[in-house]
Amino acid sequence: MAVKAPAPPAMKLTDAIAVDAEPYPFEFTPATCALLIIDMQRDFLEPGGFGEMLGNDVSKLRSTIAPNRKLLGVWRTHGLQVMHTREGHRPDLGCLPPAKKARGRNRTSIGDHGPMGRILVRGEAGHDIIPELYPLFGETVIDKPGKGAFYATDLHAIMQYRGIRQLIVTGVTTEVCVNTTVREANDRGYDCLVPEDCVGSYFPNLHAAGLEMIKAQGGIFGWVTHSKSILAALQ
Ligand code: TIU
Repeated sequence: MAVKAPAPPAMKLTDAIAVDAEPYPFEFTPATCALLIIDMQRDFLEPGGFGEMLGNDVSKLRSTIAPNRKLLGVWRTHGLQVMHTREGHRPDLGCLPPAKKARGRNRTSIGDHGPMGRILVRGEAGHDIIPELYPLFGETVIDKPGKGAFYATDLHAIMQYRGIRQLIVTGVTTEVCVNTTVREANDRGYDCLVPEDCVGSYFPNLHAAGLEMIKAQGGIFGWVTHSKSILAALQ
């Protein structure tokens, strides 16, 4: 009779592990590292929302869904901390800078009615996170009015209370909200690792440049990897 090999010891979440990354391996302690998923909202990934209003082909972002789902699933299995963000504004548009409303000179703009409700407004269908990555009860959801997740939000306070020191940042778009958030996190003393397949842009050249900017100069803002390397490290 075949004897089953004993299960390997469970990963100790308080031990540091290393992920193959650029410009050099990213060392992190799972218990104090959160997965921060940026703006995986219908407004950016589905037709009829903010992304399309800006003139973009929203199908370009959909390749990020499967790798995010996989990483999120494994992260949840280990009981690690998950946070989601949503870009959007109060229904009275009180937190919408007039300059942001006017930018682009589009016929429809933030707050106007579209097929998924009012564009980029909290509580509307388009503002919600896509069903594939929907937050579970207990996962933090940060509503942010800007591109960066720290500006005018309680993200920094929540990270301090929970002892979060490092972030794995995924979501959309690479050169806008992901990049801005990584820069903000860096200035607040946090390490950020960005899995390149879990972030996406409407523009391949800006996606590449956005990743390059993070990892250049010895990791001036953070580290870049592939989600497979994170999953391998979490085995
Ligand atoms: N337009 C664009 O590329 N992005 C945004 O407006 N917001 C985020 O990146 N979430």
